[in-house]
Amino acid sequence: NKESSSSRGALIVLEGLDRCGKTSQSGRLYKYLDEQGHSVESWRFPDRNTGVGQMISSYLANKSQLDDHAIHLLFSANRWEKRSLMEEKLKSGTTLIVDRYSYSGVAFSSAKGLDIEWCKAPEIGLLAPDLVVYLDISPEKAAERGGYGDERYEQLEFQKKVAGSYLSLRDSSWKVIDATLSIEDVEKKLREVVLDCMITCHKGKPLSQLWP
Ligand code: NYM
Repeated sequence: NKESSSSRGALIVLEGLDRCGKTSQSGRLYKYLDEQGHSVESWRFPDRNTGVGQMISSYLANKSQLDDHAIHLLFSANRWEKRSLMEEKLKSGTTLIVDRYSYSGVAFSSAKGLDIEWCKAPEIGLLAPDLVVYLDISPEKAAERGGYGDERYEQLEFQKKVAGSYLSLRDSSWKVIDATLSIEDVEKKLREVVLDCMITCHKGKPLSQLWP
C-alpha cells in the first residue's frame, strides 16, 4: 500500500453495452494509475474464477440453461462473494477499477422483462460505487465494431433493450463519456473524472451502500 493508511481507495465502476470499449479502457486506466504510484487493482464482474462464476460462464457460453431469475441471483451472489474483500481493499487504500457491477445485473435482467425493483433487491447492501462511468455508444454502432462473440446477449435487438434499461437506471451522478471518440480521447476523459473522484475519497468521503 503506497498511500497513507488513513485515506481509502475509490470504488470506480465502468458500465456500458457489450463492445463499448470498457475492458480496454479499464486496462489502460489501471496501467496509468499504477504507473503514477497509486495502489490500484483491476476487477471485473462476472468474476469467472469462483464456483458461482463458473456457473455464470457456462450459462453465458450457452453450455447450460437457467431460469432468468436464477441467473440473475447468481450474478448477484458473485458480487456478494467478493464484497468483504472489496471493502477490505478499499479501506486499506486500494482503488478498485471494476468492469461491470450491479447496474449490468439490473440492466441485462430487466431487458429480459424481469421487474426492475425485483432485479435491484438482491443488490441492496453491496458497496455503492464512488463513481459510475457510462461509456456511451448506440447499439447499432457497437454492433458495427464487430467482434460480437457467440455469448448470450451479444445481439443487436437485445442490446437495444439493455440500452433502454441503462437509460432508466442512470442518474445525474453518472459520468457519461462518448465511447465513439478515439481510444485516447476516451482515456483522457476517463482519467479526469477518476482522478477527481479519487481525491474526494482521499479527503474522507465515507463508503456507502446500494441503493443510495
Ligand atoms: N452481465 C454481467 C449480466 O447479465 N449481469 C451481470 O450482473 C453482469 C456483471 O454478462 N454481456 C452480462 C453482461 C455481459 C456478460 O460480461 C459478460 P463481460 O463483461 O462480457 O465479461
